[in-house]
Amino acid sequence: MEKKIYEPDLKRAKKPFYNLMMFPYPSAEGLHVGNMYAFVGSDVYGRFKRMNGYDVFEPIGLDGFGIHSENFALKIGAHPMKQAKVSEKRFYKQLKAIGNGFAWNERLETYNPDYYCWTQWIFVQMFKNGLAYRKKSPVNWCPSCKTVLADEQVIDAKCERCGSEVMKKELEQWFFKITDYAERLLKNLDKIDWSEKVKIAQRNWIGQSRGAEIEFKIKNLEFRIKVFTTRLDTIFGCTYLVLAPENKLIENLKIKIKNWGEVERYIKTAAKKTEIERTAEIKGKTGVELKGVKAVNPANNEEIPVYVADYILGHYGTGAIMAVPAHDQRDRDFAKKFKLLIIDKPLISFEEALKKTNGKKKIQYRLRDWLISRQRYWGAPIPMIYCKECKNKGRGERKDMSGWYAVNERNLPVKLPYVKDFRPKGTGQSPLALVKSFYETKCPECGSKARRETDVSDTFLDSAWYYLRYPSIKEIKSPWNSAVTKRWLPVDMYIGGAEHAVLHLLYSRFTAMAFYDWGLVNFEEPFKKFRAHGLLVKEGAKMSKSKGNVVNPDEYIKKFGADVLRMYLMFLAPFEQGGDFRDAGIMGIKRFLRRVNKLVSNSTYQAVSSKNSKLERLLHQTIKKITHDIENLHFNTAISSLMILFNEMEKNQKQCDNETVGRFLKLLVPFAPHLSEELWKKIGEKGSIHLADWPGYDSKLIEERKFELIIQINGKMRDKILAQRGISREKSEKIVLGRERIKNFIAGAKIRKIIFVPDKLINIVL
Ligand code: ANZ
Ligand code: ZN
Repeated sequence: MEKKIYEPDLKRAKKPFYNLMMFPYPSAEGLHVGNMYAFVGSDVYGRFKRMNGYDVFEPIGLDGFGIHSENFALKIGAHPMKQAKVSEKRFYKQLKAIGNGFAWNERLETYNPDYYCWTQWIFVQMFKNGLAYRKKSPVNWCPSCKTVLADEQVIDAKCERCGSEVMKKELEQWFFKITDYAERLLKNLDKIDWSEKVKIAQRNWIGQSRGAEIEFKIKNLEFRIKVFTTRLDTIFGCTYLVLAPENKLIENLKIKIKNWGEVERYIKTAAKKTEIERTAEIKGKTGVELKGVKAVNPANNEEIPVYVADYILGHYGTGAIMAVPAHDQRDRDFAKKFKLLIIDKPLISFEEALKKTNGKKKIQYRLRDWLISRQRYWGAPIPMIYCKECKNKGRGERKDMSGWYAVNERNLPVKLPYVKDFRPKGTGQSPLALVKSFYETKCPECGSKARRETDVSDTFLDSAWYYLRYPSIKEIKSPWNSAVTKRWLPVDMYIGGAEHAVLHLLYSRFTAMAFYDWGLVNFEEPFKKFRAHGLLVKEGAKMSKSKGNVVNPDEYIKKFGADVLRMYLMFLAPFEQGGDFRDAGIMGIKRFLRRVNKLVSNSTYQAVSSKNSKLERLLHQTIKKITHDIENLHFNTAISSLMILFNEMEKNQKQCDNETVGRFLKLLVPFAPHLSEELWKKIGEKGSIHLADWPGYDSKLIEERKFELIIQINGKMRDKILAQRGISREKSEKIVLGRERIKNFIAGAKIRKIIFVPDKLINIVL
């Protein structure tokens, strides 16, 4: 039975609905109540859709590879490979206990070789399609996790996982060219139905700026410096140029630079500073003039000095700017300190300036390429091989990457070996770099001794495509089955945390677009609809282990049952806002469900018939309201309407026939699936309530029994009143003629006749 309800026919389902929730990563002993809050909300929606006739697919799994789980294993002194099995048991047990309608047959774990085989396959496709590349650059380094981090994993200059201050390190690493997709990632946001705050976060992260790229000639040199500016109109006020310390052009200017020693020292100091230190306003700007170098302002042909200063960043724009101290605060601070010219020349139009400078228009993005390498153990090994022989001969699978070959797809997965000492080394290399049996291999091209890449891939690559694997979990020849994928994807509803706005949610969109371009899927956007859930606090305070106020869902389920916990979680606050978990509140839900149980199982209701009663109308109104509320994830108001309805049922037990009770139970299903099923049987229904249809409502019945009675005098509308439907001629005449306003209109005149149209109007003819 269970199987039929929650396991849709993936090959043939007629009305597929893919209801996805972000899968958990085991970074603690177990799931906390905040996770449950998200999972239950998603399940309420899934159950609602199922009863509305959809074949709902609601899978679950574990994002168990990667730094989150490895850090946890390190903390408790376990080996991640063994700990994975422990977590798996524990997490799945909890997920079963909460009563969600999961498709358990399709669960997946990202550390399973059957899964990461395809994560590696995706890496290989990225490489073959020119979207994976290696480069040496200053990258974010977490000294505590002893690994590099992607920009998206650095939050306020701190590591997303452990909160340590992030440093800069010059390393050669693998990147994915997400920047190639910047424009599409931005544009498509207008087409998808996502929580607005997540869209805003993505827009800001992608950071589009429209401006121009223009060139400045260097005096006495066949050499130009390119700058990116959003304010070409201020070109007449440009009194100097600034290069970022990372800008390679400085090297090229060396022969002209008279104070090279000073410049070189400055560049070295800047390399040690973090971005925050460099751009902080308080510390004051630093910099060194490139003595002997002069640039020419193309607008007025005036000679201007050139500086190197670290308030200009190497990776943005061209790594060089035209400074306009009259219009830009940062430039003004710098100009004041270095006693540079500040001239406020009148602005010219952008187009005019464009003509004067031969510049061209340019759209610039803040987004940077996704750093994929991690110097850790617990992840999917990057499936690449490096051959020195080939490198020396300038050979390689790709022209721009000599020495490098992707592992042959037939030889995937590259299995992660069991390594006893898996701890991160901090040397800039993964622990796998010490495992000869792992890294020693043969070059797939020339057969000579070659070396495997020993870094593993970022865990966000594991989760970037898991939604594609769920419906195709049994595929062994490809990552996903194309017919099944066509039927089920893109995901209809996705629920998860807003904190993943520029991590998981951006990476998933990028990879899906790449798959689309390679003809592997027929959609560009993987999640049609995304809603971010809110967060829970406990009695007004943030839940934390140190405060000892973390709510363990297991205890509550044991004490109250899953239904009570579910319903309370959904009742305590608007789902997308989050709220406060209070023990007093959960008691209220417990009492409520006990009353429901009592009313239905004791058959204290003696059905007369609810037809045409106040109760029937309320029932229909409630169905309408709850249908609307659940569709919009307003679970808390849905539950309060359900409570109001139940109060009336208790008061009018004689009118509660089986039909009324049955409909009430159906409305209760998403929140309390166990109790509603049990009571469904008690009222004599056959089959599962989970396969029953969501109740409909009669709009006519819902209408209030009042209407607006129009009052006319000599055919002109003069007044109106709210009256009971079916009101008699006599009664309306009495009310109308008694009104002050009408008396004033009549003002003693003789009434010739009164026309009465039932439920519409009354016309007094004078
Ligand atoms: C002249 C100017 C005059 C500028 C003015 C601004 C105001 P957004 O909007 O963030 O794209 N810039 C360009 N590259 C830079 C880099 N690598 N590091 C630091 N600053 C850089 O900002 C674009 C503006 O930021 C550019 O326009 C440039 O300064 C500066 F009244 O050019 B502007
Ligand atoms: Zn070779």
